[in-house]
Amino acid sequence: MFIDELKIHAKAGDGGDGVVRWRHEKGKEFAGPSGGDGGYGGNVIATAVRDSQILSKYRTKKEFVAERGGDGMKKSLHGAVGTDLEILLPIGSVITNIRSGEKVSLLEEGEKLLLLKGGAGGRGNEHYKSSTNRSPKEFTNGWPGEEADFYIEVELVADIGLIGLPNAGKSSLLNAITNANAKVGAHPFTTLEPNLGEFYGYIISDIPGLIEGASEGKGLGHKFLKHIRRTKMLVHLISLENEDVEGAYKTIRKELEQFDKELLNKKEIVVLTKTDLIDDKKQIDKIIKKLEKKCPIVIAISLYDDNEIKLLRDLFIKELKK
Ligand SMILES: Nc1nc2c(ncn2[C@@H]2O[C@H](COP(=O)(O)OP(=O)(O)OP(=O)(O)O)[C@@H](O)[C@H]2O)c(=O)[nH]1
Ligand SMILES: [Mg+2]
Repeated sequence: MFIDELKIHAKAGDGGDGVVRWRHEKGKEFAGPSGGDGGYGGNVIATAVRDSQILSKYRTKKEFVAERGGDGMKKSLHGAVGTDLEILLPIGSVITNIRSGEKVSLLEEGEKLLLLKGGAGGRGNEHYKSSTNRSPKEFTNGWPGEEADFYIEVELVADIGLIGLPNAGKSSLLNAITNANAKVGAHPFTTLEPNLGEFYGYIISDIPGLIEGASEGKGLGHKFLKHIRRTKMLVHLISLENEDVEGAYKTIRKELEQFDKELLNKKEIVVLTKTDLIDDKKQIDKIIKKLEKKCPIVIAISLYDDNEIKLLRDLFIKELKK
């Protein structure tokens, strides 16, 4: 199950305690203080990974606690530093500290953010040695690690967003162009959650099909459109099986507008799919001409024509580089 919102509780490790220890020398039992300081507690760190599904793994685990620092030791040895706790989050996560309202984002693979700092270690008795106090018994406990509730929301990061009515061939195209292995089906709403695919370092996101009224909750609704907000370009697929291709185009554009007007300003390529089902090729040319008045780049393809798929991929790369 795909999850793009989650609340978690996290706590950095407490610092280890300082300790009271004594040096032992021949014939002298308490030859001076030697209690070491406690170690720092581990930090809590968020790390961006290329795994859009990872939040679903945390559905049952909403508590994240980093390791406590080790207590100080004899012979003035410091306690071990607690291991940092890394929370792996999808690229595109926005992390909000619920109490402070502070927001941070993870936008690139491998990016790391310090969310919570581990507590400092306490001081051992060696620390309190002075000319007037040669046998200090003082020590301090470690400081607590920081702690907070976070709200995590993911807006996927991709170069291209595939949009269109159900059955347009979005997932099929994703599989043909990228390394993805998305489910494809001859019925509407095969895709229930976003899929990502990669080609030549570019990322394409394929989202569930939209229908008229998606903004009012029809079909699968329109909340998935947030996952194309961060794309550079939209590829709008329309199956030539549609009686009214222009109408299909307008329906989707209207749904984009209802969700967020900004989406209309993104570069758009219209891809008419399933040309193999149309015998009258002049009919396709007519449709292209009409659509070119609304969108400058309109192209017609069949999934079964490898050369067309290759040309389309090259076109995507060219347009992304512009
Ligand atoms: N004949 C033909 N069929 C195609 C072509 N492209 C896709 N299909 C078929 O169209 C159907 C729908 O394809 P999908 O890729 O699942 O469509 P989708 O747009 O992802 O659909 P949803 O996930 O429901 O929104 C499948 O049966 C595909 O095999 C094409 O170029 N020609
Ligand atoms: Mg699909």
